[in-house]
Amino acid sequence: MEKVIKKKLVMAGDLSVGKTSLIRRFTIDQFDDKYLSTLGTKISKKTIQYGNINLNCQIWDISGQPELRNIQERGFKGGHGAFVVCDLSNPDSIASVRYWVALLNKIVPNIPFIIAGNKSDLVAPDCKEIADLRALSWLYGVEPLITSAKTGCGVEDAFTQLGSEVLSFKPSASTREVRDIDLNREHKSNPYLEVEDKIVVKFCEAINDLNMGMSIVRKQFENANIDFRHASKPNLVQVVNKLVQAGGLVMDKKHLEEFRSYSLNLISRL
Ligand code: G3D
Ligand code: MG
Repeated sequence: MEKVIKKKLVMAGDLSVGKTSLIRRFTIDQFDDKYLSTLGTKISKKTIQYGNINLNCQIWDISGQPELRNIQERGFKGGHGAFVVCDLSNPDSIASVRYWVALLNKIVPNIPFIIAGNKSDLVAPDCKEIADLRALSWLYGVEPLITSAKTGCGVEDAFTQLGSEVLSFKPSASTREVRDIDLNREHKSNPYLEVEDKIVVKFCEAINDLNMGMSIVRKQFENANIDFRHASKPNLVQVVNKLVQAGGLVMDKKHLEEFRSYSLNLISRL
């Protein structure tokens, strides 16, 4: 008899390493050179079959900007397995793998994860970057998987392997050496993104539904034609007003007013 199991898989990794592209390649077998940066969290679904088990994967795409830490922490919560993705043509993103593993470990300790070295089409198979990633991955007792969302190489295998690890996972058997110190990474901060991070999370909490909140937020940024990576003060006020309008349908006046004054106060201090 067929058995259906649902699991949440989360994508971690720096901005632009190819998280969204990997999901698109796996779920709809497409690659798009002009894909927009992801705001917040976004869910895609795909079923993987293992014998008589149908694994319903809910794959959470999560923004990689360092300023969006609150969004990332909310997104990782409840994850059963994770992809830690880096870009093989970008050594900084390989170094960041330590950060992402540490953050996952803080929010969802001990879940199985895969380290994916993406954009393999841009590097040689014997390049230094792959050797470096391999050495780093061994610290966690895992072998990195090499993928290209562009050519599709290794993508299906990577998701299938993570799904299989999630299915066979026994919490007590896990031994992972993770250093909290890896959570401290230096970055030049963009205060606008930091404010957006807080506003988005506050809105989702006020609605009490992360997923619905995120899709409303994304829609309002789209409706206002605002790129969240380059927002201005008036842009943000406009988005907050739109969110208050949209939120009126799903949350009570008190929460709505609280959200509005909290957000406008943050924006005024920018
Ligand atoms: P993110 O979701 O991690 O932020 P995206 O990353 O999936 O948005 O990808 C960022 C950029 O890298 C996109 O290009 C995308 O087309 C490109 N990309 C993703 N995966 C691969 C890959 O495997 N090989 C190559 N060559 N490029 C890839 P743009 O131009 O839109 O920034
Ligand atoms: Mg993305």
